[in-house]
Amino acid sequence: MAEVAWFENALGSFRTLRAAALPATVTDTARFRRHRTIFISDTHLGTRGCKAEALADFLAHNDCATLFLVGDIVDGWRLKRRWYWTQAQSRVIGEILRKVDSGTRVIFVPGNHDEFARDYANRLFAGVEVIQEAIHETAAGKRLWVLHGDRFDGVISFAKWLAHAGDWAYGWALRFNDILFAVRKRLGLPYWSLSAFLKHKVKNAVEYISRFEEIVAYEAKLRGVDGVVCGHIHHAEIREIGGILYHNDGDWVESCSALVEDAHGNMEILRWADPSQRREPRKPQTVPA
Ligand SMILES: [Mn+2]
Repeated sequence: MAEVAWFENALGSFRTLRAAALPATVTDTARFRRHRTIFISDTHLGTRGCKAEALADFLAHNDCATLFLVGDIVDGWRLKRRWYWTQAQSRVIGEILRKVDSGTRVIFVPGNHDEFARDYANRLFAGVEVIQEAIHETAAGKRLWVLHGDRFDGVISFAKWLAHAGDWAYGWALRFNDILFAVRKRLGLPYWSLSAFLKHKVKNAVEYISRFEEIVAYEAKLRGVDGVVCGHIHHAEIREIGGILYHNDGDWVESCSALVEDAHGNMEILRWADPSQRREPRKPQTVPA
């Protein structure tokens, strides 16, 4: 139970949400594009869920000066139990290393599924910089805090009463969250998320997502940055929350989405079609009631 990723717990509630929320358009994958920055996360390499073929295809067709890997890139929990690796997943690694070789700065900000990498923060692996959290300055001069986002998991379920209790209680809850994870790690227990546990019961994914977004934006505001880029909840989004630019780059398990910045600092979410689906004529998508 505890080793099951939270998004698997929540799949039921997320699928209907996605179908209703996403437009049925897919970015034209035939065109090669150059971006200033690409952000991807939650690729979950090492699992069957990873859409590695689409991801390798995306990386091959999109170039950038800086590539941010915003956590849950390799699924260390899954690989510990069962080795699952395909040629397409090797192609993903190959495409990332090809970017390193061609001068792209590749920065890896670990998540909870690849938290083993957090022990190697501020080191260089095969040309990839490992950083606990980063600040990215856009071409428009906006300072964005880049982090995976899992550290807010335990706080989200308290969000409602925290709104009344104020900053002191919020800080306390966050600290308790970190201590809880540290203790579990020490005991050799896998990452456990209270919010995932509650969400599994409540099945109110829409409310969960908006709470996550609000908490991350709130925390960004405390840090004095202009915005934030995160992943973790597998829900791509760009929106302004209380004066903070909230960005989530989505995932490569379901939505195959990436966040990109152009030369002027404009941010956009790209959704990438699986190469195997591209030759078929596009059917009109129906939104389930
Ligand atoms: Mn995560």
